Amino acid sequence: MATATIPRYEPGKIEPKWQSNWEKTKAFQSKEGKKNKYYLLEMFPYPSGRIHMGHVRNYAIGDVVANFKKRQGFNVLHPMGFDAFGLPAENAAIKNKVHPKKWTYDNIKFMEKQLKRLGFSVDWNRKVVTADPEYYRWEQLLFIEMFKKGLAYRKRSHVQWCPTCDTVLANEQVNDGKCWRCEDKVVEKNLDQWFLRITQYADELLEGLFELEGGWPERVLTMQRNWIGRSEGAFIDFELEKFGQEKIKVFTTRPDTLFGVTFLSIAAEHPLVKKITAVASDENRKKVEAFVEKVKNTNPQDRIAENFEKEGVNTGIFCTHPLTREKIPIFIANFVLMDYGTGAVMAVPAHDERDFAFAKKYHLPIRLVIAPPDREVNEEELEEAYTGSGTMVRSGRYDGLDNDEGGARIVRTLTQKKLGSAAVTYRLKDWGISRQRYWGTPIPMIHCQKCGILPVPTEDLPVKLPTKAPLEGKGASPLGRVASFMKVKCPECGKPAQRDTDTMDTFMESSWYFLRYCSPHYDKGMFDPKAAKYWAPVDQYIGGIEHAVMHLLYSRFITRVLRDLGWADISEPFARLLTQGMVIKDGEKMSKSKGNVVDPDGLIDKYGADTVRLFSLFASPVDRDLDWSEQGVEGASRFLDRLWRFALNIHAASPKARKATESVVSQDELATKIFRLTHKMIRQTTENMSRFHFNTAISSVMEFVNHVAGALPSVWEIGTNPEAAKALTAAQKSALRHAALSAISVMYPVTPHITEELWKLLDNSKMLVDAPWPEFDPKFAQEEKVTLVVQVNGKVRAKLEMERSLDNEKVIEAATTAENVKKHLEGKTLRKTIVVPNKLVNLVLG
Ligand code: ANZ
Ligand code: ZN
Repeated sequence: MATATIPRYEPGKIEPKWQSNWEKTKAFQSKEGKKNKYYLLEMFPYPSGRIHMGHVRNYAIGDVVANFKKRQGFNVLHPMGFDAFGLPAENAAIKNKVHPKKWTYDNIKFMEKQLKRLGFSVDWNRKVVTADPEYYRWEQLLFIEMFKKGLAYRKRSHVQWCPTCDTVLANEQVNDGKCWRCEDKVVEKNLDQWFLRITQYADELLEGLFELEGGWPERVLTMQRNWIGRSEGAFIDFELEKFGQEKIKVFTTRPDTLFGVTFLSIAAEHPLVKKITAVASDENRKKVEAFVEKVKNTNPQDRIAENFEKEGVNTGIFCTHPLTREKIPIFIANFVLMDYGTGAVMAVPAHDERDFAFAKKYHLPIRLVIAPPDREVNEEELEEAYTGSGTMVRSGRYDGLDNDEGGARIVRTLTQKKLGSAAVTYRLKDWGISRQRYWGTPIPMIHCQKCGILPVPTEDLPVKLPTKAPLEGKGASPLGRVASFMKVKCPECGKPAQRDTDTMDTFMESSWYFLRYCSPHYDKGMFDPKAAKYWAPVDQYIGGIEHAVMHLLYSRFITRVLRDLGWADISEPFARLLTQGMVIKDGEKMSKSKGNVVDPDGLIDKYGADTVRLFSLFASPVDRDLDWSEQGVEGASRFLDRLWRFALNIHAASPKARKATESVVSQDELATKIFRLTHKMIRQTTENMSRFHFNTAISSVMEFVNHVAGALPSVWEIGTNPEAAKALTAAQKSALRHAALSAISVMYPVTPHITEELWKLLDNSKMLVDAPWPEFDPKFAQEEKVTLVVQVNGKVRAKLEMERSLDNEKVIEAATTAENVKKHLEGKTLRKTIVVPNKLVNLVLG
């Protein structure tokens, strides 16, 4: 039934049709079942307003994986939702006078529509919006349970405060002393805050990283390791003469250098400082106070930066060395932080770079106590600290010992004398979660003057966010000014009490949403344990590297808390992690602030969703940055057009062709060739998709089309030119049909709409989404081999099995290095090489 024309490829018509077909047939709805489960998740979007190319790329990558796994027979869970609380909604409210709720939910509606236009295989029935009370009520319950277990506690503390965002930030949210969101400088404040005891899990979070090795990018594992920052060492006490305390405790990782201590450095915030200034002379006190003031105004992140100018002031006070009984002066130093170790450091200038710089600046003694194994070092000529290992010297009875061994012995001695102990410290701090903002989950606690701080009774959950609150971006905690919200009866004594004024860090919501997806409508708890047992953990998680520490660490922590509460039975939430590259344009990250944003909607209008998806997957490997280019998009569009014509020409010429099998195609050389090319292409795409090499998978389909068209140039007209169609043998028709069906089938994960349409046009009754992944026969999928005869001066010296159609260069290389050929070439010069492709190489010697 050779038709006279091939219909045009019109994505604008095809795409909405298939989207609604998938919806009607519930193609992407997943249920717990017996089959192999596969939980694929991309980090959910923040409803900022519109989908951008970064989202498109992220979800296109995830969608290929989901589609591929589904077609391979896995029971795939691929949900989507919105990380709906957060500051931008509140800022938009202040700026545009729209309520944060309206702003957020309008954005969600819009973005959901945009995402649906891209045809992602999402089970939208499982949509989770974290600002829904049905969602955050479980978070409030979790908080209460954590409070009861001592995992949530209140503490007055120095916090990092962003004056622009008008709120407290977690340590993780401060980079180089700047707010992660607005990049303004943060300041310190003293506030009562709620903290989650993540430090209790520090060791386990560190250990767990081993389990993730291989599944997570090494870079992310390293960042988490550094963030947790476990250090082994010792606490050592130095005696003090007076000042209401008897000793000052330091933390060191190098107890082996104890004999090299020439002074002590303490933090400006150290409690001893106040005691010193209380008894110091006027002049000394002024000096110390001025210095302390200056340090406190310096950003903590700056203080530990390597190139930061080390400064200090002598307190005039001495302590006593625990082993030598020497008098040791005490300095206040700007690079010592109060919240690490003990806030006091034993300074060993010979072996620590910072102490060395400090000693040079203030002319303090430098004492070498570890001798490098390979060279002589003279203390007076030391130009930098020696931080390596070596033999202990000038260390009393420890002299001559290897420094590791000596350090261990020193700790033992100190422990016996009760002057110190072995110790482990962490950089990781407890997670401060109080935010003085409106658009978040209210902290479900009640403050009663008489009874103290009590949790809201669980039957009263959720504590709903009031609709009306004063939002002018000034002053803390808008909720505190909503009288109707604040007033509550004390659950203990029944007297008037007050609610907590703060909301939770929005990273709380994203720390468990992946479990909520397992049973998003469950109303007896955070999630149905049975559903979670079936689906969790996430088999493959996909998102940006910017979440390497915060979100991924918090999720690992909360998952363990849920486990310990008996709610979940996993420890690691994400078995594998892929961090995709950014989308860049003209060498810069595509972002609103750079003004170089390309709107996916416009692209979909112009080219169709399949083209946008194809481009974002083809243009670069998933973990690299993707350079946006209009030509690239056009190229993707052209390929789809080509695939369309390829398939429909073949279909028109071979509507009733027999199934291609070995015996059918073996009747014909061209048919066999196409059959081989097809199996090879299926093998390549299968392998590359399994490895997430989507760009390579796509290019093997592109090459495949070219190769088939190269072998049979008339393929572009067999649908419209009856003469050309007639010239085909039955075997060729079978092979061509198999070729077209296979190309369509393997392209489905990338471009689902066009392939569903073609699949249908090629007379398939079932939808492609439900068809199994095509198989390849290894026998035909191999590279085609040829036997190459190697002659030296016309005499046959070897026969080589080689891939067909290799470049001459590779052929000559193989010929000249072949066993039996090498010896004939020895000592001779190769004058000339003659290559007859796929048949013969003649090496002519001089
Ligand atoms: C003596 C010493 C000798 C040190 C030596 C190092 C080398 P990590 O490895 O990062 O844990 N330190 C301890 N508390 C500090 C604080 N609050 N602020 C700034 N520095 C502090 O670093 C531990 C080392 O950092 C400790 O070991 C201490 O200096 C310093 F050759 O003690 B060390
Ligand atoms: Zn009370």
